[in-house]
Parts: sequence; structure tokens; C-alpha cells
Amino acid sequence: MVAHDLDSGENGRIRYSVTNGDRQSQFGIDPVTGYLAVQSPLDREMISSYVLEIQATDYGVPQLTTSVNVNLDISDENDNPPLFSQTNYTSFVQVQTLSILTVFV
Ligand SMILES: [Ca+2]
Ligand SMILES: [Ca+2]
Repeated sequence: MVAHDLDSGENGRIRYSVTNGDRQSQFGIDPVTGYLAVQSPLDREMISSYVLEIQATDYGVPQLTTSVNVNLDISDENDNPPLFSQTNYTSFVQVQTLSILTVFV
């Protein structure tokens, strides 16, 4: 994130912060550079998208602030194996012919 402030000195110095949308504190922003980074693993199956509100504040008196929203869509990672609904299945099969046998469980 980069914000520009036309003022000089402290009136133009900017501090960045995430002010909304990071409910589980998974993101961090460098207050000086505005570099936004992930601090803890993201799981698309838990939260698939974020709207982060980033605020830029100057050091003037009074301080002036501007906010911007950052929309993040989390892409899927193949981190879940296929699961059966039961760990064991029991079925009785009566074999009458040698034809192809299909078992429905
Ligand atoms: Ca300013
Ligand atoms: Ca996944």
C-alpha cells in the first residue's frame, strides 16, 4: 500500500494500519512502508475472502486520515483428502451368477 501526502515534514509523514476486516489478526502491515503481509496461515475452507480496511494517517496536528478497502479472494489449495462418511461399511452380498458384481453401500 502506498499513500502520498503533499505536505512536508511531519504533516506529510504517513503511518499505515489495518483498521477493519482482520478479525483473526492474520495480517500485518508495516506502519512505515505500508507493506501488507500474511502473519498466520489462511484457510479458504474457513474464510474464503477478506475486505481489509487500510488507513493512512499523517503526523500533523490535527492528524488527517484516509482509508482504502483491499479485497482479497483466497484461492483453493488441495489440503483435504477425500473422506468417506463412515470408517467401516458392512454389506451382505448373495452371489448367484458370475456376472459383474456391484456392491452398493
Ligand atoms: Ca498531511
Ligand atoms: Ca482446500
